[in-house]
Amino acid sequence: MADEITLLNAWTSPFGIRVRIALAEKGINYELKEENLQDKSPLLPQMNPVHKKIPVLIHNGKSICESLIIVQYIDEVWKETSPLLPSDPHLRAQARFWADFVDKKVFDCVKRILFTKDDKEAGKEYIECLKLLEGELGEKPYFGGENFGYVDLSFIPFYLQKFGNFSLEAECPKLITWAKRCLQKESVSKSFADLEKVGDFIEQRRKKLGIE
Ligand code: GS8
Repeated sequence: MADEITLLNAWTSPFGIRVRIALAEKGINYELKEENLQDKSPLLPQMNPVHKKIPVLIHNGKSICESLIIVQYIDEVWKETSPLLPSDPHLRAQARFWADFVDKKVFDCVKRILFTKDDKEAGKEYIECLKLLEGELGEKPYFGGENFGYVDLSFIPFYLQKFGNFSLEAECPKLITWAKRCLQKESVSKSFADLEKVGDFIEQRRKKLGIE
């Protein structure tokens, strides 16, 4: 019997993008169910009773929650095509470390840059995070080496091209090249929502919060 795969998602979510990229990299067909986060369907709390958040992957009726855990699951189940995590245990641990760094540090800065008045300080901290990531990238085309993988897809949805007065060109030139390389991949570009639409969504949310 063919696998039944559904992704509960919201088009504005960077976490959902990670899962969409992983599914695209593996060439997996799935049903995309868009959730309205202001008025969630009964399926969302049923499938993610603890956090009630998207993304949720439903594979043959069983749910998997939390974007990084979902991506690892996808990589384990569909291991034959486009491996996302390295096979060496130490390199795997390193990859998980950097994805966790994105969740703990980079995401916090992005939230503050976009949705608080503390954007200057957050911008400085964001650049510091990017510099650390650039150090990890080094001269490699992707974080894992020659091939696009787990750290790339975990980080690319949280890469801000432009914000405040910061010049990424001057601060992190290698990361700019890396981001362009990632965005040229179809699995990545087709997993992102229309950037203009996302920009409008961010603007509206900023207005609601009384920023600008
Ligand atoms: C974060 C998911 C999340 O914040 C992950 O999957 O990696 N750590 C989790 N999802 C948000 C939408 S993205 O901004 C969400 O579902 N929010 C709904 C809510 O909080 O009620």
